[in-house]
Amino acid sequence: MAQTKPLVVVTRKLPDAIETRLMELFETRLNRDDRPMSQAEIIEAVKSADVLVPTVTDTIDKTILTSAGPRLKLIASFGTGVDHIDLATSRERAITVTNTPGVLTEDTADMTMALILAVPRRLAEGERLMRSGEWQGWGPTAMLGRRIWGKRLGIVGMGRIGQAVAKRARGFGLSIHYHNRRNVHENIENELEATYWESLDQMLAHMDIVSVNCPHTPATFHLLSSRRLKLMQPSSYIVNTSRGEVIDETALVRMLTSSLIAGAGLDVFEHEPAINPKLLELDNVVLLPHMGSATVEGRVDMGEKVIINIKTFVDGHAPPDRVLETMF
Ligand code: 8YV
Repeated sequence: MAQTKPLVVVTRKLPDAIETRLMELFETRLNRDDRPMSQAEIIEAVKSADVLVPTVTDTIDKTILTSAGPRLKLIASFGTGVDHIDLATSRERAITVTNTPGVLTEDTADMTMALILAVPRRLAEGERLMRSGEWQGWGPTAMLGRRIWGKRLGIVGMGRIGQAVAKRARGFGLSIHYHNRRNVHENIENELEATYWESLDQMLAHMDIVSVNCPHTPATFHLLSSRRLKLMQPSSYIVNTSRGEVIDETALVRMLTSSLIAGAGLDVFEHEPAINPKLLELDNVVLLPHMGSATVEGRVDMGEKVIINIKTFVDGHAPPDRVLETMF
């Protein structure tokens, strides 16, 4: 008797090649028009699904997990961050969770570097000026930004992406400083000529540019709190390509508005897709729509990881990218 294929529910539109392969391998329910599913729709879907493939835009909370039918055994998330999934309840319900680490490291590091350059050099402001039709031509004191070369970069979270940012930053003459739960292997420290700061407070007070590259977990929520942001120098910049929740966004806006921080480059926001309207009024910020890993290649690689995780799991093996609560 032919075995029935597992039912895989995908919450958002994925690259065509990935959707085609998913359909070949599994009984797959796609979201062709890419309208984010409501909580009620996800609850309905997990009643019969074997596998759920959510993204960062789906909050897979206790309500959803406790409504799941007995067949739901795997959440194969499309993305690296897992802060949208209630890992404790998943564990209690014996639902395995996987993610897609590694394949978006270089793209996210590129975008981080782009922001590190864009904010002090006023890239977006310059672009806006050109489009406004008001450019009067070159001037010796026009559009002056701040030099990158020779400055100190403080990386908060020295995992894969943090290290990839550090490698790029060295090419731009930045000295590398970092704060992490523990220091990275000394070979990596030596290669990057990186200085470890056990005290985040101390590091923030001494940096010219701060880059947030740690995951959002209960321990890193508002890690850059109002108190800590106040430790930064008024001439310093901050960029975030990780998760908005790591920075107290209201406090950041206050600091930017009062010129207590020189500028910010933000690809992520605390209440996505909502944006604090005050951010939109500030010239010293560069705002991007959570596009750090948004490359064609990256999205296909992420999809392939999702497929490998599902396939190995349904074949009875441990999936390669299993997420454990203890990792965070
Ligand atoms: C992804 C991300 O695009 O993978 C992550 O954690 O933040 C993004 O770059 C998104 O999460 C896809 O679900």
